[in-house]
Amino acid sequence: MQKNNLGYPRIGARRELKRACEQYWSGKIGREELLSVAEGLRKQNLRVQQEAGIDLIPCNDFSFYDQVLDMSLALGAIPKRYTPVLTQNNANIELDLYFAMARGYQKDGLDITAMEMTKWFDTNYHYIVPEFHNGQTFTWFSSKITEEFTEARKVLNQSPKPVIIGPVSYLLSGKEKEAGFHRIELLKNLLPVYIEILNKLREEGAEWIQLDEPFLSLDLTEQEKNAYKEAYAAISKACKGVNIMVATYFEALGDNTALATSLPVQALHIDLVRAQEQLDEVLHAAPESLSLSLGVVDGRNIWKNDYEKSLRLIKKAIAVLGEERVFIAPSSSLLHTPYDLDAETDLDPEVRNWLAFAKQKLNEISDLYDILNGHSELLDKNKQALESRRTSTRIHKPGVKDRVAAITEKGATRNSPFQIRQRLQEERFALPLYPTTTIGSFPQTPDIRKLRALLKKGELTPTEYEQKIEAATIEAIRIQERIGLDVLVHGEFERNDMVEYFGELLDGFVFTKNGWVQSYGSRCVKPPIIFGDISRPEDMTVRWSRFAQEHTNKIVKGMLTGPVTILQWSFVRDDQPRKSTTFQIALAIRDEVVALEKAGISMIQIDEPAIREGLPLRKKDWPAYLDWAITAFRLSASGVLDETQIHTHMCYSEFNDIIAHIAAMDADVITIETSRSQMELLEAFSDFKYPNEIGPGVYDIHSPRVPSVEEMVALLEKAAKLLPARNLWVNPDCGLKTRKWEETEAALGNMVKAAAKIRKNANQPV
Ligand code: THG
Ligand code: ZN
Repeated sequence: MQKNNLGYPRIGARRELKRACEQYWSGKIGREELLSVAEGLRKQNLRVQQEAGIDLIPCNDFSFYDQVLDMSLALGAIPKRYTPVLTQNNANIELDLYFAMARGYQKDGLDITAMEMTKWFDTNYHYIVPEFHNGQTFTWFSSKITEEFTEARKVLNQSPKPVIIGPVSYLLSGKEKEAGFHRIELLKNLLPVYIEILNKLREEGAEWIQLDEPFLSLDLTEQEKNAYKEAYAAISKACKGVNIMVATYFEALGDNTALATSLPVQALHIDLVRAQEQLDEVLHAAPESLSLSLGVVDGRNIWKNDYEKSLRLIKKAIAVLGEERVFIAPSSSLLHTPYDLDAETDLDPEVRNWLAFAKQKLNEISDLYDILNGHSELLDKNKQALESRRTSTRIHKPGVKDRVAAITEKGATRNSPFQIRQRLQEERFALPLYPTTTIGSFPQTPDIRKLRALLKKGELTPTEYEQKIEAATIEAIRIQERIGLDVLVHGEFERNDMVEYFGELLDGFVFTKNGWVQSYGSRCVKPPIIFGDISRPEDMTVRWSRFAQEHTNKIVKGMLTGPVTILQWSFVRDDQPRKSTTFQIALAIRDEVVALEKAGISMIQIDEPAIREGLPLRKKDWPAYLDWAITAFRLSASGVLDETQIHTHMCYSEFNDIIAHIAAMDADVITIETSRSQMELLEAFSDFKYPNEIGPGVYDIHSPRVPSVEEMVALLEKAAKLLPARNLWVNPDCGLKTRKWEETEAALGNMVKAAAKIRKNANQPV
């Protein structure tokens, strides 16, 4: 039996890598210093894992930005537009090329766009999407994998286990940049490079190599299944003398069990946290040559492991396979968990006793091993902690549970159908055709962020802090009035993160000081922890919305985060279904919506950017999820009068396959990201004859570029061809918190002009 880890967080316990990268990008530190911070973090991670007694310690799990991008660089999958960066005569060539691919390159008279980014399965982590062309060839370009192997072997004085994205998952994670081929057809060109890398690692002394193949747990086509057979047959034939472990996670192997267990490799890792029920089937299917790595410690959540449950699974596997063929492991890489619970000195001690972060999870793996070798006292201690959680009066609130049990379809439905509401709302608001608005947030300037830091340090009293936020809010209102927007927002200067903020105000949540998890590149989030039944002790946003509304004659839209997004971007309870937790959040948001209405707020936006990413990884599970997710939104939105206008907003909008469900949300207005796809997405709404109002984003907020009036008019004309003018709104793609004021004012100014133009055209007889 061996203790195996799949990957460790790399941003640094104090986000050292984030800071170093950002300083490197802004020219404040040089390459040597960045490399030295990175090396320090890698070495520290290795030592922590070795001290915890892990046998198979991962290397190459470090990344300056993203592990998929690392793979593209290793395989020479570098889009042509970056060639000029390569030919720039500088010493940081590989590093700068790498960051250019991640972030774009605006230097030396060049202006090269970044590669696309998308969500890594159902996590809140984003990866850089590989770009593929018909007939593309590959060559071993970056030697990061072997360098980090050599480095780790020196530090550990034992053979580390390189972690590499497997060839099939690498291809499937990418995107064809031209029509006429499927990326999986590139496998033949790709395999020789993999074989070259694997053999080099073997020569350097690698005993185990982990090839991550998370796509093995997804719905696969016949062609994709065959690719798996072909890839691993070729690897097995060409790479003798090194052990390959294929790692799957985030879902059960399901109908791919026979395929996965028949691959000619030495070990298979399976996720027994997401899908413990798959163990029997996998044990049954596993040939004698195959070892199993059992993912029993949750790599996606922060709860203490249930040792009894894990031991049952491990013992069952040992009974079939024998100790020699069993590995104990986290369910996935620990990348998705925060570093160290020991740093959370302020956390409620009762709740703290229920938790384990990455470092503690390593100890859990080694505890499980030790218990199997006679240390039963470790089991007793674990049982006590779990019992304290099960029976805590802090978790269970009968009132909250009763309310969820009493939810009805009628309670999740607005009083009247949309057609009636629309008429009432048109009378009430008397807005022009093509009304203009924004998504909610305005620039979170360093000054605003500093206010929160000063408040935390006690260098600003709460009253002083509030006064400064009030001033910022009034300023934002004036700017919006000056620009001539029709529907205003208060700007969200009082908020840190759209989920963290609500977590802090709701009961049933705790939050951490250092519980950062990488979201993309140097950007991190600090997910709140949902530990108990959720309720709303008092109003959360009313004060700020009312304040803003009192300072203008225009309408100020209230701004809330929806239940699915709060769930999706938090660490959630594992002691009740996600559905129940979401309904509890939905009821709390519903109460806030009603309170806003009472306070005179007539339009209320409930953001649900995470609805799509919450979709289960297997299609068969979609209907059940969509059913409760959409109901949760409707529940949060339907406590108000017909005259109150409910907005929602979504980013990453790829709705073609779920458009009926989006329509079923029945928001009066939906604002969506469309500008980068040139309104392509609107066709889905048009084909569906989407009945409610819609604000297709007319400019991309991810770039500082100020869009021209003409290009926005062109987009609006396109939209007007697809949807009735009566239903159209004009707004940017997303919130503006990552932008600067200067570009924000200029862009919104042009947007208002564009709306005026299209209104004039619409009023002209044809
Ligand atoms: N909040 C949460 N999750 C998210 C988003 C969010 N997931 C998807 C998407 N938005 C990810 N985008 C971002 C954008 C910016 C930042 C993080 C994720 C960000 N973070 C700050 C940083 O790393 O410097 C830290 C935040 C802070 O200082 O409060 O800027 O919006 N939950
Ligand atoms: Zn958005």
